[in-house]
Amino acid sequence: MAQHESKIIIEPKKKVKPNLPKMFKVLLLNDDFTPMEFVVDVIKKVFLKSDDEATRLMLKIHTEGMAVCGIYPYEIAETKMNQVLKLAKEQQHPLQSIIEKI
Ligand code: TYC
Repeated sequence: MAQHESKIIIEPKKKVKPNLPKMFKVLLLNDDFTPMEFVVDVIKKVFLKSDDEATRLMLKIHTEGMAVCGIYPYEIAETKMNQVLKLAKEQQHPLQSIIEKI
């Protein structure tokens, strides 16, 4: 290469991958004893759903065995699950909630 020439190096673009948090589903499970109205109230309170949406979710759980009530990063999902379990325990209902990684 002659002295007056300059070298240009073109590097391939590096992909920028955003570090998204791992997300978790919060599910409510059906049982034969927890009153429907109580489940609707819990879904409204914990998952901030409207009356109609909470009723739809409760009926889905009742007929299909379970339903996803919300999707959150781990710590929030865990808190919501514990809120459901606490409200159920206070009223001595067997309502169960679990979290699952997406
Ligand atoms: N299966 C209950 C009943 O017939 C109602 C119910 C719905 C219970 C949803 C739990 O997560 C649940 N009273």
